[in-house]
Amino acid sequence: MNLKQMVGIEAANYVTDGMIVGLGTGSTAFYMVEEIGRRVNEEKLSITGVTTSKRTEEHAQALGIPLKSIDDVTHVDLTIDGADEISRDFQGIKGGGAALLFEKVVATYSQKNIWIVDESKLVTNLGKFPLPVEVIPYGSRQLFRLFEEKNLHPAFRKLADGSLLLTDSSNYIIDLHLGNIEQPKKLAAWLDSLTGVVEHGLFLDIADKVIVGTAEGVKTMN
Ligand code: ABF
Repeated sequence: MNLKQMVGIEAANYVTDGMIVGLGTGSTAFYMVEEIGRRVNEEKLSITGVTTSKRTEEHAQALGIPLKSIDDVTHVDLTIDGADEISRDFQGIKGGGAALLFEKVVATYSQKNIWIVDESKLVTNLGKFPLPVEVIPYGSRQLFRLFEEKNLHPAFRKLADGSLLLTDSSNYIIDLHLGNIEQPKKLAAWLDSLTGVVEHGLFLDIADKVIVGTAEGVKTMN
């Protein structure tokens, strides 16, 4: 069993009957969804899933996990998701999988958020991982130029064929190669103020628990 599978299964243990569960996106969350699907089918676990991307929706549907839209539930009890970087005070960068918008919507309406990562994601300061910023296409090159002027080292997220990636909401992603983010909350507030920016990958004061896969086994940090 690999580290991602270990933490995915460990996180699924926090899911109990009757829960409305936010199902995250990414290669680690994949194993959490697999385990929940196994329990739904083998143990008759009775939950309602709320997904954070089209690909997680397809995966959960294929497993027979009952799903509802975030707009058809009153709340989410627990969301389990991956992350790209997590600092010591549980601030995170997400969006490497281009699902940050729906991930942040679901996380925002969740009473509890658990992140599942391998230990390579634990950092002292955020920023080595490029910060994803989701932008609407109209005006995106103006935003790109602004990021360049501010020396934020922007790059449009592209597919293998060189075309611009489109998110589930048909937006673009501009990744900011910052190296180190000294003041995440200040940067988040600035990004939130920009016209055309839909969302960014700074997930601040959201995670309640982090489950980490290490060579010595699974560690849970509260
Ligand atoms: C998702 O998990 C994304 O925000 C993030 O990019 C991704 C990282 O997942 P993994 O490394 O597990 O594929 O939530």
